[in-house]
Amino acid sequence: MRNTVLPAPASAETDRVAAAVRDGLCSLPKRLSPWLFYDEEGSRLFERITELPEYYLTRTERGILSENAGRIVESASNGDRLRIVELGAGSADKTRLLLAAAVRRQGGVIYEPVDVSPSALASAKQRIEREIPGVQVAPRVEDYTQGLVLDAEGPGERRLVLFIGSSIGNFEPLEAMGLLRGIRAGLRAEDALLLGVDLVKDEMQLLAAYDDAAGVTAAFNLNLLARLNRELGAEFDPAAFSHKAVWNAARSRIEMHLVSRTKQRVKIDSFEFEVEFEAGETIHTENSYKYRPGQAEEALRSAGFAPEKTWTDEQSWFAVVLGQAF
Ligand code: AVJ
Repeated sequence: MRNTVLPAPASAETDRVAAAVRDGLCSLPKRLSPWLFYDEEGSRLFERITELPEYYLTRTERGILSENAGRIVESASNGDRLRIVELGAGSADKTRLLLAAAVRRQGGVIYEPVDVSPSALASAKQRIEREIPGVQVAPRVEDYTQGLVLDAEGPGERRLVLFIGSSIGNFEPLEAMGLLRGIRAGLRAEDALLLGVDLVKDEMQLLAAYDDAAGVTAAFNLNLLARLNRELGAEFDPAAFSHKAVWNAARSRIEMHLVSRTKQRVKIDSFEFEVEFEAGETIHTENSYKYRPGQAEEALRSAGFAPEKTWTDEQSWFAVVLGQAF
């Protein structure tokens, strides 16, 4: 019998990453999904992005929520007791404003973050219960892109689902519609959805937000390759790729790409082949859709949510829309 070398036992997470990477790098044009950005280092870099002067999204949405948290909670609850669900475990910095408003209004609140990562949920639970008295965290390990499954509500209770942070911007319009419909299917009539979308604006401002002067977004994009080196034993030289952000006006989205600086072949340990790149060939790593005024309301309506109210900032850079399930 021949000696066989068994690969190191792979975790379910590593399998998920490997499958997505094999699929994306065998496609033409090559692509990698944006959820792959968020390993530990990527999450750290994203937090730094949210603090950049050029990255107006987070601070603009936070301003809208901080100004209107009381009104949002009041409109959503309509006299009932709210439970707050969040899609993604979130950095909770913006969520905290809404949780605090709910606690002020009703004395306490159940917060149900939904995420695929048990570790992200565990740390969110710890942090939030410690920092905001009155919040009881009930995490759900679930992939919300496959629909939403929640426990039945009690009498006099209704849910407010948060899908903020322009997270929906990563999804193609058709996918986004499917996602909203899947959320609606997990809710009852009169439950509410709060959707945060980034709005179309000056191209220069959009490009700067995704290609900042300090190079943090470039590092965030290139970290994807470093992650594949760490987790899949790939042999990418990150210096052999460059970060590129482009505004695709026809499709109303910012695209991020990694551009191969040279013709090269890259070995990936856990695959049985090498990946070839032409000089200038790109890997498409993210779409970040920007909405026109009224577009989010339209999407909500066709997914079964009546748009109740839209809050925006003075410059109309970002919109937060509340829809009620009908
Ligand atoms: C987390 C998807 C909202 O699209 O602006 C930030 C991710 N990518 N800089 C966005 C991101 C590059 C971000 N979202």
